[in-house]
Amino acid sequence: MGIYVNQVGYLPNAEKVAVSTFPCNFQLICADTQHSVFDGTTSPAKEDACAGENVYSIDFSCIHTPGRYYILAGNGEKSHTFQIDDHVYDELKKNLMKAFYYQRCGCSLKSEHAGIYTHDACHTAPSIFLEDYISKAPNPERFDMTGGWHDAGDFGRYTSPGAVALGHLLYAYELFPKSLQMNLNIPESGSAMPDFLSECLYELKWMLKMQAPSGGCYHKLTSFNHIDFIMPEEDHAQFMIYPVSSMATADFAAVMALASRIYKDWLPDFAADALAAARRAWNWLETNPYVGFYNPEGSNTGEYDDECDLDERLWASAELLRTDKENAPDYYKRLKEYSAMSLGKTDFGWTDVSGFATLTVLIDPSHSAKDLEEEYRKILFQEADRLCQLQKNSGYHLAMAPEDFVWGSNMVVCNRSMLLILAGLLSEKEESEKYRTAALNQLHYLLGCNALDISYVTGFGENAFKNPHNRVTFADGIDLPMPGWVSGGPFKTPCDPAAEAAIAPGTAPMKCYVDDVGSYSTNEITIYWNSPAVFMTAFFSSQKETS
Ligand code: G3I
Ligand code: 9MR
Ligand code: ZN
Repeated sequence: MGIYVNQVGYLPNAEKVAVSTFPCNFQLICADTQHSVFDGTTSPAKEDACAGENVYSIDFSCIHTPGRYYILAGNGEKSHTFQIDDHVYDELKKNLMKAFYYQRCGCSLKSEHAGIYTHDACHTAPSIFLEDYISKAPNPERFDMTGGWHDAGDFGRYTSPGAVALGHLLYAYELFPKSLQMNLNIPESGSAMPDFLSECLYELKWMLKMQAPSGGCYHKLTSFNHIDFIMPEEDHAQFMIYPVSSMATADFAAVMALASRIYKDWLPDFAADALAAARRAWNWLETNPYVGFYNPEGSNTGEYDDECDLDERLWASAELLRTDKENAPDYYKRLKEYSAMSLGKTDFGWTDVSGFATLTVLIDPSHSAKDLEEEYRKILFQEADRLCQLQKNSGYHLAMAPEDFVWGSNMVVCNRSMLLILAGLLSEKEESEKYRTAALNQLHYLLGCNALDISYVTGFGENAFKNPHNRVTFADGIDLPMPGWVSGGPFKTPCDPAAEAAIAPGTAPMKCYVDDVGSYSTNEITIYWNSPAVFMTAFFSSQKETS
């Protein structure tokens, strides 16, 4: 039995809804004065298919006064305390972004930037090709592949997931630059360029190393197997450059084109290099068919296998069309071809990046793909309306169906919020408000308005999760994890020993989660689960600059 709220809080002028598992009369209590400022009654029961239970809505949208509050039911049951404030997501946004700094590989994290979460430089040894490792070549060629962000709770660095994270982040910057002028307290702080862009540059510079002389891009840089739970600087396993894949190459082309546009005024030389790299990747794509990737026998680091590279090629063509005016007709031809294929065009995840094509076509101020815009708009709004309908059917006001609780379901939650934000930006008045409200409901779920009463961001909310599947968190000897990490979240068919031991078969999808460091299938962290949350919070605080 409980009353579940967004534990961080609500914007004064937005809709404010909490959920309880029982019908009641309730009061909204100001936590500082202990006075009731509003009382009401829950809405009629609604069955929630994802949570497998009946729930009741608590609406206190009429309260706009900033402050700290909690909800008190007639039977004495209380919610967590939360804030109502215009700046309620500012610290969250900053910490979600600072999390990327903590993933930096190849440099030491010093106390002046990392606080108590320091560690020495990691993974600085040269890498070799996988073939040489497998054949035990006596004198393998060695390469400096240092840099980039650790992907997740493991120390691997993978091209496509990195590109997807940068996609979320750089589009957020393109759309909400004011909101992302933050002091992140990173080594580059104080330079002319915004810290946000400096942090992204750390990954981009590494990613440039992932391009082969052919123009194709290596799928990943990892050890042969996942290592034990040790600090990154203690990991001396050989890192290997795995073969080129067409998926990695197309994601790389897209994100380098995007980066060359974003950094043009700040770092013209880097922007030129990024564009040249994107063109080389594009030329490789034009002369090579699908090249997949599977782990070699015995290797278990992240596979990120993808049977279809057309959505990645679609994104690359849409991005290059916007950025590289010189070769526009070539990109346009391909964009039209890929657009005519039955690709989803609404997803922003590593298996399906086609939503990024929709996003970039529709936000392009120069309308480079004008005659495709109508079709893309139609697809976008169809999906946005489907998501709104899902929320209407959901007791938790969440645009998720039971089958959507995949590994990393919180990314699905956040990506759907991104799509709704985009729909809101591209529509007017009441329509825009409707999509914005729906987008915000996704954030409320992430921050505690869910069947487990848990905030899926470390350090944010009275009941924030604390035990991410993250080697650093486990090995650093510090009790609490760094703040600002998004958990993968509930997975309807959890597949790790910790989750299997804790979650009974038949548990409702929204409850298939365990806050256990061992649970990689429900409680890991990754760069591309944080990045869409940065996008969301950048939007919901986009009118203000923060320091
Ligand atoms: O492709 C099928 C699809 O056809 C089907 O409809 C769907 C239904 O569940 O499943 C799809 O495959 C899933 C795939 O992700 C794509 O979404 C798999 O079941 C699922 O197990 C797989 O999970 C991935 C997991 O690695 C295991 O491969 C996660 O998305 C991915 O985020 C995760 O990535 C790991 C890296 O390998 C290593 N680093 C950490 C990172 C996060 O846990
Ligand atoms: O820690 C690894 C995590 O990053 C991956 O997402 C996950 C799936 O690839 O694998 C984790 O590593 C486990 C390995 O697969 C099996 N042995 C135990 C490892 C740590 O729990
Ligand atoms: Zn490292």
